[in-house]
Amino acid sequence: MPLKLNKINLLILGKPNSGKSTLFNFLCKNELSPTGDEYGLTKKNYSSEFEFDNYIFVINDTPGLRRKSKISDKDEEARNKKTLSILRKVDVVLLLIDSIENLTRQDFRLLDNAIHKKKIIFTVFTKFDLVDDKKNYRKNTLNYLNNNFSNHNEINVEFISVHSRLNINKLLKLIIEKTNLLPIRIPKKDIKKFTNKLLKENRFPKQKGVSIKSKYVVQTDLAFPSFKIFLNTNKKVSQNYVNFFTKEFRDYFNLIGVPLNLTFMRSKNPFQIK
Ligand SMILES: Nc1nc2c(ncn2[C@@H]2O[C@H](COP(=O)(O)OP(=O)(O)OP(=O)(O)O)[C@@H](O)[C@H]2O)c(=O)[nH]1
Ligand SMILES: [Mg+2]
Repeated sequence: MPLKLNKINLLILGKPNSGKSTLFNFLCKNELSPTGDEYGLTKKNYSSEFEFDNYIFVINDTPGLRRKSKISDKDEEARNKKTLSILRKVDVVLLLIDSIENLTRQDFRLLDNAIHKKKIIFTVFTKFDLVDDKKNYRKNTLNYLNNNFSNHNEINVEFISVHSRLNINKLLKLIIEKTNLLPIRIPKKDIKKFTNKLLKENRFPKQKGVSIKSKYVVQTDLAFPSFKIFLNTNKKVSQNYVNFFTKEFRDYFNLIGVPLNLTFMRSKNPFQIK
C-alpha cells in the first residue's frame, strides 16, 4: 500500500491571463490574488491552503510567464526566476493554458522543465466553458499532444472551467491519485514478470543491427519510482531505446503522468548475461 501523504504542494504556472489567479482564489475561497482581463495582473507570488478529501493542499499562484524575448524589465525577470525557484520545492505543477489560445513552444519548454525536475504535472486547459464542441476539442488536443510532444506520457491533461465549476473536483481527485502513486513499491516478482514479457515479445529496438535486451530491473528507491535497468550491452543506449522502454514500463505498471527515474546500466561483459 502506498503511504498516504497528507500535504500536497501545488504550483500554478502559465501565461498571463490564462486564469491562474481565478483558480487560486476559487480553491482557497478568498480573493487574495487580483484577477481580471488585464494581462500581467498578478505581480507577486501568493500562497494559501485549502482542504479537500482529507488532504491539505498548499497552493502557490504566480505572475504570468512570458516569452524571454518579450520580457523588458528586470522586475519581471526577477519574478520569473522566483517562480521557477518555487517549482523546485513543490510536488505538483499545474500549467494553465487558455482553451481559446494555442499551445506554444514556451508551454512545451515549461513542461520539459517540470519533467526534468521530476514533478507530477498537469496541463490544465482553462475557460472550458468558452469551448462549444467540448468533445472534439478534448479529442483534438489529446491527439495534438500525442503527436507533437514526445513526453506526453509524463503529463496529465485536464479541461476545467472555474466559471462553470467544471472538472475542478475531478482535477483535485486526480492530483491526489497521482501523488499517492509516488511512494511506490513494485514487488520483485512483478518486475520479473514484466522483464520476462519484454524478452518473450522481443520488440526491443535495434541499435546498429543489434537487439539490446533488458535482462533485469531493480528498484533503487522506495519513496520514488526509481529503477536501474541492466542491459546486455556495453554501449550507450539510444534515445529511441530509452523511449521504448519507458513507454513499456509506464504502460505495464500504470505509471502514466507521474515522474519516473530510469537509469540504464551497461554491462562490462555483455556476453555474460544471456
Ligand atoms: N470564461 C471564463 N473566463 C475565465 C475563467 N477563469 C478565468 N477567466 C477570466 O480570465 C481572465 C484572466 O483571469 P486571471 O485569473 O486574472 O488570469 P491570470 O492567469 O491570473 O493572469 P495574470 O495574473 O495576469 O498572469 C479574467 O477576466 C477571468 O475572469 C473561466 O473558467 N471561464
Ligand atoms: Mg494572476
